[in-house]
Amino acid sequence: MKAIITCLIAGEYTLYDISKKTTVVAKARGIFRNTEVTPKVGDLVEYVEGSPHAIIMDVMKRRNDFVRPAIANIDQAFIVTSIKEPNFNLNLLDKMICVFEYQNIMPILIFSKMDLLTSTDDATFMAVKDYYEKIGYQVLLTTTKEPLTTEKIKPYLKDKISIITGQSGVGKSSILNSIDNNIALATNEISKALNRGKHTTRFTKLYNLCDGWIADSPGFGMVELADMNEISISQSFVEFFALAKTCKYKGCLHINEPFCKVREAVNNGTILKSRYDNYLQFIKETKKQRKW
Ligand SMILES: Nc1nc2c(ncn2[C@@H]2O[C@H](COP(=O)(O)OP(=O)(O)OP(=O)(O)O)[C@@H](O)[C@H]2O)c(=O)[nH]1
Ligand SMILES: [Mg+2]
Ligand SMILES: [Zn+2]
Repeated sequence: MKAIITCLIAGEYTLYDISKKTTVVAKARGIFRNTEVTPKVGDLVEYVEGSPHAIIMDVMKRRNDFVRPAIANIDQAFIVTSIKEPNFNLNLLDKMICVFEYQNIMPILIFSKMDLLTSTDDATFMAVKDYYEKIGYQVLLTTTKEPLTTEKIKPYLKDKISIITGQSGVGKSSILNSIDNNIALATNEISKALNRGKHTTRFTKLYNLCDGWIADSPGFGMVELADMNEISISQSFVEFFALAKTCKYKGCLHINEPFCKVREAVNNGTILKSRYDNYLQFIKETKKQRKW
């Protein structure tokens, strides 16, 4: 029988049987412990019923696979960035966009806690928001008073596996609660002293919402570029990639090559400076990670 793994806590799996539309508790077949594949949330599995629990017999090939958060087979990612509390973090946003683009997963941007935007940062923020829209991303804005409604989010969720991700404390669980209060996820004040979340959500779990699946996941402070190199990074910055063919040198990485259209666009303000700075930083980071 086929099922999707919706939750994993301490070796115990919750499965959703696709044809029966029921929930089943299961354990993985012993042999999984000795192979590389440990079934994870998002996996499509073959299982057999049993007592006291069902047994996962086989895991279907994954379309994509993430370690942090641990989830497989996602179609799209809602990346939540708060305006404040924790601090507006475009570096983390660009890194997540980069990682999802690399895996061919559509990122959808949510800027949360818009109520904390002051009139002094309003113009700067709007320019940033417009920029991400201009390069092709959907941007959604939320506040406590105007959360994402079912109508707004439904077209995105239907028939897809989505993940909601972002730093701890940005409001991921609050957003899911606002869409469906039956989900009733725990949320928590962020630490004012540290200006960061407290990791209220402790595990990744898929919820059935608007005819699709969406995973709440624990927030994090760091994202790894894993097996990406400077070429894949340059291809995952979509607006750089679009311009790259007009650079003088084939395979230009826009670092210090002459007649580079990307650097020209940064200099004349067409490309957001923070995007370019983050790009250079990610390239440095992958070089450091690589074992020669
Ligand atoms: N001012 C303001 N606060 C918000 C908003 N959305 C959420 N919060 C608050 O932010 C805090 C953190 O929210 P959570 O939903 O727990 O954040 P999270 O992203 O799930 O955090 P982790 O589970 O730790 O990864 C809570 O105190 C929320 O009440 C918002 O739109 N505006
Ligand atoms: Mg949470
Ligand atoms: Zn270039």
